[in-house]
Amino acid sequence: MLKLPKDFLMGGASAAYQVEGATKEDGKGKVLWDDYLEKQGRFSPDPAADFYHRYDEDLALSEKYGVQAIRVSIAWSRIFPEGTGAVEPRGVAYYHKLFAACAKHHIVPFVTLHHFDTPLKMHEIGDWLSPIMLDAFVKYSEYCFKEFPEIKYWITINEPTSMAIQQHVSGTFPPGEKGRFDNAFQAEHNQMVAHARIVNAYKKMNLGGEIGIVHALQTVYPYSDSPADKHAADLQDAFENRLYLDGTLAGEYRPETLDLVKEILIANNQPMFKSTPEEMTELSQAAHQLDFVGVNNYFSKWLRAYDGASETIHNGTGAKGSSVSRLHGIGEEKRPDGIETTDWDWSIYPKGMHDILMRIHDEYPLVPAIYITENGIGLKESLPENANSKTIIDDPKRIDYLKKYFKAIAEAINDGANVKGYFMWSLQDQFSWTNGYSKRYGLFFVDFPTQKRYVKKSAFWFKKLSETHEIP
Ligand code: BGP
Repeated sequence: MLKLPKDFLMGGASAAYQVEGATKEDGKGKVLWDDYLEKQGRFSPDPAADFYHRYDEDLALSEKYGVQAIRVSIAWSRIFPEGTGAVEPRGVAYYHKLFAACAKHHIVPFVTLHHFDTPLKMHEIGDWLSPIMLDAFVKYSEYCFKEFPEIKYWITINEPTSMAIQQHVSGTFPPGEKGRFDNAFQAEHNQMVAHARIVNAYKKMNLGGEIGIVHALQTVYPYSDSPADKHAADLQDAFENRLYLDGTLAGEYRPETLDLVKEILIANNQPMFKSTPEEMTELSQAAHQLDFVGVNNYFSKWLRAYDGASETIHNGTGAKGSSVSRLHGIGEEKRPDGIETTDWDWSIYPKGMHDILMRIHDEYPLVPAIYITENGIGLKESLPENANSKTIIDDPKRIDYLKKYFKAIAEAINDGANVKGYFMWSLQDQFSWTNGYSKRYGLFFVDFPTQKRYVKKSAFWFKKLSETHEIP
């Protein structure tokens, strides 16, 4: 039987905007999503899981079911409602209370400083494309380091790549631009610069904690052995993974990586992103001081060569088979037959997890440790009509998914990858940016209208794994 190491940390993950609700409470400033979602009219970020008021209940459940650590994020706009300027003391007080509750329940918080929720005022001046926003983000981060010495694990930015691609290429995040690869690459480089400046500042402060970054890493494979499909996979990998792994874990962009990026931009008649030697020095210093990298891996992709115009259709409803991704200058996503998928077209492919962990181990030796900071499966789940407080939600598909992925993780550890912990996405059911409330990931079921919590069978499975470290 496969086992996880004795000190392997078992956690659950969340993000402020996806769980807190209370978007208009206690002086919180607006973020890029508020007006955008209201205008879209599909779903509201309130009440989400009402974590702003119910954190103690969720932490108590976590403690009971073997969750030893949680990923939470600080909403920048609760601390600085406009991104800069005056501090909102009620926001600061909330996070102190939350962290004290974590301590009370013996749960280690891993705290993300930016999880897709740029304050509106900063978004309006260009978001990650704005140097003013970069400075403001560094200042806010330094403020948090001083204000919350109780935090020992910090994460600078969640998934810089997904944010930039969804804002500027697929158009699924505000401002909803499509096909602007140049803006996406610039926004990603800028996020890496901000990340690096923050890591370097944190290390100078000598606070004794650890700091890392979280990447979305979808493993990319060629659809066939043809050289054209292999090249498409290389381009997609450079676009989604390689540039960021290079920038944050090696502290430099390798020439082969930059060649692939240039190829994408030339094919789209767009200019290369700009960087300065000073920025590259920051990147290098940060990579040499980084304590860990967080890996978010849910699915893998297969690419084949494609010559036409860019076309992307996002499956945001769970209509299986409805998503399309063909990017000009990169390639087309096309799964080989026989690969299982979820209703949202995410492949279930644990080998992809193993391969990405080994790639970090083999190609980025500067990184001391890896945490799986997100992994899990979104399912359509509902509450039985006769539910009562003892009702347990049956989620065999999630248990099956977890078993397969944990095996892949344990095998990577046996093969040498230094994976220190795992955070399941998600701790409780939450609000999803582009899918609303129907895509449930939680260990704990949230009945959104009443906000009552129900335990899922997977929580019992998780607890056993957390106690025994044996993967059944
Ligand atoms: C990651 C994000 C999370 C979360 C998760 C699931 O990219 O960091 O915030 O949303 O994906 O994605 P989705 O909600 O689209 O299913």
